[in-house]
Amino acid sequence: MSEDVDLPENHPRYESLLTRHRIEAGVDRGITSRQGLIAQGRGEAFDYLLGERTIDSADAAERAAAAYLLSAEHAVVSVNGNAAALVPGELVELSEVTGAALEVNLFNRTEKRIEAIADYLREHGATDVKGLTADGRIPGLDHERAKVDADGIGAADVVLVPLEDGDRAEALGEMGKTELVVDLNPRSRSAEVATVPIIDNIIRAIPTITEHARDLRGDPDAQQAAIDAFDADSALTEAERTIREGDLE
Ligand code: PTJ
Repeated sequence: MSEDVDLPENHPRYESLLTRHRIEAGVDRGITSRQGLIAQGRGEAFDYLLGERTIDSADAAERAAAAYLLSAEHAVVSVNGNAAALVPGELVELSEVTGAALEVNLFNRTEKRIEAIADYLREHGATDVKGLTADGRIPGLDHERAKVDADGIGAADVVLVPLEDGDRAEALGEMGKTELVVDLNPRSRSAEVATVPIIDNIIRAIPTITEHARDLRGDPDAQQAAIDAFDADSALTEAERTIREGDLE
């Protein structure tokens, strides 16, 4: 993770500094919106209280998410300006390991930013990036926020949505899609409506989902077991308990 910035790896806040640098660079490159800076700040506060680690219930969620992606008919990983800036190569790797498509889908949608993100993902090895056609719609949302690719998120049975807006997460759920949400706030509407809420920093969550997918690939029984073992309500309760009571070091 250290190729893009000169930070001392032994700094106690190394990961946090690297993350901030990536989001800042994302804004400079036209990938991340300025609101993305604010969203990152909010996320960081939760991560600090979680102890900046993947708690056990989040790891179980990441394993269940990997199982859903592998067993889907048509899985799609939605990519916004924050996700692209923070984990571009990791998203491409997840897509390769699980067979899920990558689709750029923005809350504050501009064609320019979609193109910039698609280019950035291609620079990181993506061969097929969806999101540019925008010929499908999510019912119940205003025009710009409703746009998706008909053969991408529009047709997906399983969607991984990192850092998603609550309205859209709810609308996607109403379309009957299985939603896997990465969000550090266990009380966010996106986390609450998710089939699998992953309360973890996206920089840890995506590589961990990929690791579980490597382990579960080709084993439908193990995939089903990971799905059955996961309980969304207890994962949300456990994350909130950790945030409220956790021991900060
Ligand atoms: O690029 P766009 O236009 O699609 O916009 C993306 C943002 C994130 C700006 C947009 O979707 C937005 O405004 O989101 P919200 O409503 O601020 O929600 C973002 C959620 O993600 C909040 O609950 C944060 O706590 C959480 N979050 C922020 N950074 C991270 C995070 N969760 C996991 N990992 C992070 N690094």
